[in-house]
Amino acid sequence: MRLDVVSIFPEYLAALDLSLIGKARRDGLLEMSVTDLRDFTADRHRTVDDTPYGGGAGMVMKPEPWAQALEQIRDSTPGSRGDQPGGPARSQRPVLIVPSPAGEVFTQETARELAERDHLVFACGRYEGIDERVLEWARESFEVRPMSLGDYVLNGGEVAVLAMVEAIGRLIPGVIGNPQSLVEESHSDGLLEYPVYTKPASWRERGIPEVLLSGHHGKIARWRRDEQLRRTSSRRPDLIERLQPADLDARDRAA
Ligand code: 6GU
Repeated sequence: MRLDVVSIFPEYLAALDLSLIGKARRDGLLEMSVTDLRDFTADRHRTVDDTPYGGGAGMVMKPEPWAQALEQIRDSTPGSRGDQPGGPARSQRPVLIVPSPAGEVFTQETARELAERDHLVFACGRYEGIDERVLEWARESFEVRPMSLGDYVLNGGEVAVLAMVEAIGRLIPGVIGNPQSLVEESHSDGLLEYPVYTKPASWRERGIPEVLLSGHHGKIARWRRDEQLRRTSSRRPDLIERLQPADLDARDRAA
């Protein structure tokens, strides 16, 4: 997978050299580059923002540096030019992810979907956002997806990109050593994860649920499933509402 990030704070993305994602890059599973938006300004002050039409607080990111940065990324990708005869096939177009509290909510399902794509481009806005015409213009060459992490406001898209790249990157085959850990984690089956314990069995007067010491795999699986349902009902009732009938077995329903 190829990953591009455009930002006025490229240093923010240095964290992507660390940990699992950094190893995936060194292993050649991920090719990543970070582009400084200010490299595409023409004035002495390297200006990327201006006042909003219609008035109001804050500043808006100017369109032209964005167009030039995105054109450079687009034109360095074979087969992705929207202006070539016939245009690119839908599946070949890179995805342009625009982090914004006004976007569609990024979920595990989004991460799974994006992990299948060949090329993701993240456009980190700052201030009050990017001139809307950039998103319209970009639809010619990219599949444009404004994406939010949730219902709160960050100062810019960089921290959101760190989160999204980590969520997507770990789903790329080969990035996680033991793929079974992806099957058993929170959200993989639409439920929150069950509680976990390790040694010692008694710690500061606290024991662990006895079933976990029973060696009875069927009972342990049932207990874990019940804990998932209990936890999800109490912390995230919205997730229970969204479960499909096929996600629940007969014993889940009884619980
Ligand atoms: Cl993706 N960006 C910004 N700026 N704020 C957010 C967000 C994204 N998700 C939640 N708040």
